[in-house]
Amino acid sequence: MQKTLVILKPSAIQRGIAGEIISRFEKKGLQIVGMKMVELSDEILENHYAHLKNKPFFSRIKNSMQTSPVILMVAKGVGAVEVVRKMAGVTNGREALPGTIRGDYSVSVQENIVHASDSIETADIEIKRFFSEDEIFEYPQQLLPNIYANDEY
Ligand code: IDP
Ligand code: MG
Repeated sequence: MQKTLVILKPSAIQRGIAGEIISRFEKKGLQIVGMKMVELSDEILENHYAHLKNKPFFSRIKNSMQTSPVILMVAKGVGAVEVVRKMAGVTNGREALPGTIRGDYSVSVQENIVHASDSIETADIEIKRFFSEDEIFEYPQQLLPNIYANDEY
């Protein structure tokens, strides 16, 4: 099974919808195997958003991610990386389809509620960036036979 990183950004925390967003992942059938609230440092954001560091809006994104603590979450499931990315929707909340998290809760490119890892390789790097091994839990998902057919996992 895959694991992927979700960040509930300050736009989710400040608007008081973190619980609703977490609930969506739970209801989908993903297993939460890691979760914590942290304040993101300049250094960690410079690594996390390294692909944007030459953009004129980089410092604005960084500041925005530091306006409150964030909730970091690791979700596990079959094909979890793509499943979570699809649930997040495209980056711009105005273009994200209704039914997606960004499509339902955001009208902004920047203030778009969640981060979701964009590939299996990225997910692995991002989980290690934010979580130590003992913060990721292995425990039985009791309803697995009700969530997947037994040849799917
Ligand atoms: P993603 O979050 O959909 O993977 P990325 O291109 O990796 O999108 O950008 C990371 C984050 O940076 C976005 O979620 C958004 O918050 C912010 N961002 C990306 N492009 C812009 C922009 O053009 N203006 C303002 N913020 C942006
Ligand atoms: Mg990205």
